[in-house]
Amino acid sequence: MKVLIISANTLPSAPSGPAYIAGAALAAGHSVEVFEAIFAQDLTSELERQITDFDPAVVAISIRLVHGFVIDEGAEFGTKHLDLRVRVKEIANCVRRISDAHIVLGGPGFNYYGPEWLEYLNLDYGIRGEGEVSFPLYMKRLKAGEDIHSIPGCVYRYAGQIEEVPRESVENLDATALPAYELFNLDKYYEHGISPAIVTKRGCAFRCTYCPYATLEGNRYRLKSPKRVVDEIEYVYSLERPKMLMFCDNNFNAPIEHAKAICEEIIDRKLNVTWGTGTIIPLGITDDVCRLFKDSGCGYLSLSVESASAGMLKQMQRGYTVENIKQALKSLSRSDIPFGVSLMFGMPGETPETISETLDLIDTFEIPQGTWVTIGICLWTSHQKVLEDARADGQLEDNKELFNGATYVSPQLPKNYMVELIESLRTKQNYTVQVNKLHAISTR
Ligand code: B12
Repeated sequence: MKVLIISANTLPSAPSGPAYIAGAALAAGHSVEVFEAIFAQDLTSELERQITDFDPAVVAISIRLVHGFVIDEGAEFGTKHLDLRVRVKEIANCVRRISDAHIVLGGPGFNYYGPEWLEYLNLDYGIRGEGEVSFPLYMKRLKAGEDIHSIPGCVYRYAGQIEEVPRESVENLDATALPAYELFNLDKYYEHGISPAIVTKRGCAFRCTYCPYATLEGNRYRLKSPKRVVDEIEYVYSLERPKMLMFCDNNFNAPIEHAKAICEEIIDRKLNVTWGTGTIIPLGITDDVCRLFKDSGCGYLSLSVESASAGMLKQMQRGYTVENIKQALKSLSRSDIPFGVSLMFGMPGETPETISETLDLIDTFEIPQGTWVTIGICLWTSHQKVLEDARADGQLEDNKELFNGATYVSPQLPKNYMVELIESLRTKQNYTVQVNKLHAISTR
């Protein structure tokens, strides 16, 4: 069957989800093209042209984000909020207008809000969860004229109601297809500073109160073997030698033995690759681990510190201590690895004092790639424990608000203090501030 996979994301990040499902469709013998909305100058006419030329039987729309934020000096507090649903609607309307193809939705931005998306786009079908197995299964059944309404994870409209079939996780990730990055315009991504990304596992053993990953992917790790991960790296490097390849795991270094085994496999194969990751948790980051990272080609890391207040770490159930953070920062500082730090302010219990504790610690280190501070907690899904606090504090009335981009800020942070904090952080060298809770602290 001919399938067009639309990567609907328009913010700078690798099309990892579309690449994996494209690989799965190719391996199942389908003919696949991709459309990258991120590069479209005139979305509708470019998409129309591709659909007319290719004439797909299936159009798969991969939704990465529902809402996004970009740093924009001209916007209040330097952050512009983007409702990314509008672009997806444009895409869906365009496909429907000119094609009879069956439309299937999916992706990390779809997973939480299947029914909401079907309503919003007035469409009938999507698949939540990991697509490596479910997507080719859907294609197979569609082609054979069989039932597609029992596919694991599917959401569909039936007799005016929206029904949901439970998701199923992919157990053997080694048996899945390689990400088909050959179908994507990698050169253009590089021009935009975006490197291709691969996942080394699924699942998350942590239970951070603001994060839904563990509930969605499970607390148990499903690991790709180091051999398979490095096969993927070799494959992507064989296509178009990237400047860097990213690991887009929830936390690359957990479990640490897995991360180490991947690095050792890269070294054993004597590969000349550069890898990076935006998600390193401050656990087990010793001098030895940094050396192993560096020797295997690590060219960038972002350490997810979030808070360096002992009380806040406990409250957020981060699973590490202030001592762990110091250890990680010391070892990273001694290594040659260009690293950044991410902080997150505004969780329940956050006060001006806990924020000072965090900044005081971070400011004793030189952070070569800078510190990224997110202010305000995004409420995405009912899978986040922080929703209970948001409700108790009167910041969330109905879960329906989640699809509209709800956010939370600790009520113990006075508005005047917040405005001053944001302004002072914005003038600080090496700091970037993303302000999520715009409506609660807006001065306009
Ligand atoms: C890595 C990551 C990042 C990295 C990206 C780095 C990179 N090089 O890719 C960084 C740190 C930059 C990042 C930033 C942001 N991220 Co982010 N990120 C993730 C993360 C952890 C993994 C995404 C990923 O690549 N997974 C690996 C691929 C293979 O899986 P996948 O994309 O889910 O695709 C699978 C399935 O979804 C499915 N699938 C995909 N498409 C389709 C299509 C069809 C038709 C079907 C059937 C199936 C299907 O099959 C695929 C294979 O299994 C997810 C959380 C998560 N665990 O999913 C959040 C996530 C995608 N990010 C999120 C957000 C909000 C952001 C930010 C906006 C945060 C911010 N700054 O405010 C920014 C936006 C940045 C940007 N410019 O786009 C949210 C989106 C939620 C939402 N409702 O919109 C997520 C879900 C996290 C969360 N909060 O829950 N992110």
